[in-house]
Order: sequence, then C-alpha cells, then structure tokens
Amino acid sequence: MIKKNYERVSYVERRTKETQIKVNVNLDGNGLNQVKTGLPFFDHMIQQLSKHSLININLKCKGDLHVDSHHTIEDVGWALGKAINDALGDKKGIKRYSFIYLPMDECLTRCCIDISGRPWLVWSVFLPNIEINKIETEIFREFFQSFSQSAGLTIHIENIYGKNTHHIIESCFKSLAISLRNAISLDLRNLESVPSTKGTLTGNK
Ligand SMILES: [Mn+2]
Repeated sequence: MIKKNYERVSYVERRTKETQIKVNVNLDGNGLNQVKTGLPFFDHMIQQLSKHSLININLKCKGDLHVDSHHTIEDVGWALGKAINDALGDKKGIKRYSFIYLPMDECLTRCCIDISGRPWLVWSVFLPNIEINKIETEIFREFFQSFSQSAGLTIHIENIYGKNTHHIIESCFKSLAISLRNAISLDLRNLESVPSTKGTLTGNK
C-alpha cells in the first residue's frame, strides 16, 4: 500500500450538554471498528461506513437519548467528519473525487463526493418509513449534513429507486463509504501535489 510520510490518524473529543463523543480514525486501516452510540441501528450504519471505506473507526457517544436520537446522530456526524478532515492532513496526493452506484436488493443509490474543503450536501432521498427502531428516519439527512460540514466534503446523494427504508438508509452509508475509500486513497502519479489548481483544499481560500 502507498502511504504518506505521516500517519493519517486523528482523535476528536466533543462535549456538550447534549452529547459526549470520543472518536479515533485511521484512514489507512482495514475496516476494523468499535462503535457504541446506544442506538443499535445507527451503530450498524457506522460499522458499514467503516467496513466499506476501510477507515478504522473507534467511536463512543453518550447522548441524551431520553430526549430522542436527534443530537446523538447529528453530533456523531459532526465528530466523525472532523476526525476524517483532521486525518487527511495536507491532502497532497489524494484522488479527491469519487462516485458510485450502490445496489442493495431492490434499491439503488448514487453517491458522488468531492473532498473540496467546501461543505455542501445535496440529499435526494425519500424514506418511506418515518421510524426505524425508535429513530426518526428524517434525522439521517442531518447526519450527512453535519458530516459534510465538518469533513469539508461536497456530497451529492440520490436514492434512484427503492422501497425498504432499512435498505435505502444503508445504501446511503455504504455508497458514502465506497466513495470515501476511493477519494481518500493516494494517486501514485500525483503524490506530491494537492489536486487543485488553487494549490489548496482547505476551504479557507
Ligand atoms: Mn442492514
């Protein structure tokens, strides 16, 4: 495997009155993960994200689940995105763009990403069921929104067709995972250069 001269790892800790989150990532991992958010279905989604992106994710969140799942899911999105952004470092040599059409049984989802430093989310996903295991499904848009903000990612995600809400949500996470796996990987032909005519992908310029 091609590696950079620094480890693409990071640790983020985030504490508010609503959630306490600790997350470690290793971008050059093998998809190992330990995820505990108190929401089994959401853990399943983050595990999918890790497994298929090959990003090792160690994540613990203690959130105000007595209120509902909203803050936990939104804030985990933010912390995980920040961890990935931090671990990307100078972004030299990354492939930057990627996309995938991800089939899952009856459903098909397309995800296109740009590690641009300019957060943007286009979310064209209709979820037929309003709840999955006590999680209001509308919150998954907020996960992708906060993840795109802190990761500095442009994400366009569209469910082209599908009927089963579990499949549709899972296809969103898996398609993000595969897109990330490609976009964060290193391009042998461009290792010493940031893939931008600006010369920077920090989003500050
Ligand atoms: Mn599943």
